[in-house]
Amino acid sequence: MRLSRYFLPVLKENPAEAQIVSHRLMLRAGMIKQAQAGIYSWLPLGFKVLRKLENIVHEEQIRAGHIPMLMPTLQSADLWRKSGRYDAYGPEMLRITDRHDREMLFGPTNEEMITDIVANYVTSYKALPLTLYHVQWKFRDEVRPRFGVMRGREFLMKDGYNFDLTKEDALHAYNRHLVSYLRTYERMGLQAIPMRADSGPIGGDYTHEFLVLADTGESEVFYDSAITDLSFGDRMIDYDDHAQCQAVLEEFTSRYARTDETHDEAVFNEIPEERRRVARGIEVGQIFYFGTEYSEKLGAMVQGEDGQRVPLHMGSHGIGVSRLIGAIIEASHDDKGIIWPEGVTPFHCGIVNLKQGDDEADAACDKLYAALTALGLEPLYDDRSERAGGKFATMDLIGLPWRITVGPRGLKNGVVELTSRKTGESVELSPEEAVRKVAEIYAPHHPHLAREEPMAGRSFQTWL
Ligand code: 5CA
Repeated sequence: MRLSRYFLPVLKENPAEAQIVSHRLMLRAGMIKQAQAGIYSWLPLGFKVLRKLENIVHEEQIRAGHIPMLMPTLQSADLWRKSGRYDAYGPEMLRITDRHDREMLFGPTNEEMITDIVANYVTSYKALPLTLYHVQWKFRDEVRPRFGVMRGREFLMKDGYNFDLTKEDALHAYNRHLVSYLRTYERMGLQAIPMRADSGPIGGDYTHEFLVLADTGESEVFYDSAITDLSFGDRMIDYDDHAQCQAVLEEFTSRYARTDETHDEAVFNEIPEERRRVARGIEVGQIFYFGTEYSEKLGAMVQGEDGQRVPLHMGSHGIGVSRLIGAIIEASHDDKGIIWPEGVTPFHCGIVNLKQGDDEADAACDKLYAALTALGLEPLYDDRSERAGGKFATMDLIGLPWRITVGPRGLKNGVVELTSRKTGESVELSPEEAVRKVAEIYAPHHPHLAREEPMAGRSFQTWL
């Protein structure tokens, strides 16, 4: 993308309405525009990051054996009356009436709808285990929408639902989700700690929330600092192996880590004092096992091996996809702007032309742009006739992890400059070496780069 042709409405001033840094930076970097309280338009840069996160979510869900689909945003009130939640949900539910006076609602979650689908089509235990999920907009009429996309009214959620014959299988599905979530957040450059939590209106008593530590987080959390040493890393896992998944659950949940709803001072105080931490966190996901409650109410029954009809064991599992953008920025920024982790950056690198209109500099930038694009990488080329300082400030604000700076002086010596957004360190390299270096940096995120295959005609969106 050439910046002169892009739509990147950056703001010079700090918007007064933004209380936390991620909200401020998302507005300043031209990622979102508020449409109404808690409802946002996703401008091109914000949309690009949203799609990147969604893509990671899909890849990790599919890797775990879960099946993508798509359910509508509008649901019928009747379905929710069957579960008893139509009245119980309260004013957070946006209720709508159509021209025939039929009562509808904008879905805050999909337990009822997915259970109804499974109740209609699944009749035998042979169809199990089954986990279906979608990534879809939700609406919750929050009393206090705030902090931008962090607590929106309309927000993008991945929600998945497992259907199993036995409690044991459903708990394996729970563990599978825990593992897939650990992988998902790490690919996004985040440490999200599973903590024992309260189940709220979803129900059930078996649940973990995933929290990213941040001073601006809305949840108070209590944990044993030893838990922050854990990382899933690039270990291989067989998602069908119950024992392997259970071992990961035990590894990541055996240390004390709880939100204020489940906090137990007596148990907490058993941890050596120097490891006790009280902090704040952003909830970026939650997993639940709730047994047969929904399947009984909505008739999701199957014939077991002995011919008896039994209700399915279920759980639901959510990732706050749009909220994650706020969480990532809270965890990764400095006073100049955002610093995207390589796994989620909207463009892989920036190209800054210090002297637009200089034949040599323009030609070198075009060549770099073509070489990176041929590898399937997406550069953002600042080809505007602006002074260098302004170009650097924009690049720093929007937070691309790498910047290639091209100017007549360097080109005389055959070099361009490659700069890390995170450390500010620069190295001088030939343009060819700079391209190779950027490809090397992104190879862990895009395996075709490691194999040095051309990208022609292929898309990163492998899940479709
Ligand atoms: N049905 C279950 C799991 S699929 C469910 O709805 N879980 S939830 O209520 O915990 O939501 C899942 C995730 O959505 C949360 O962990 C959070 O990251 C995100 N989320 C919830 N409410 C909001 C909101 N108002 N704004 C942005 N993200 C939200």
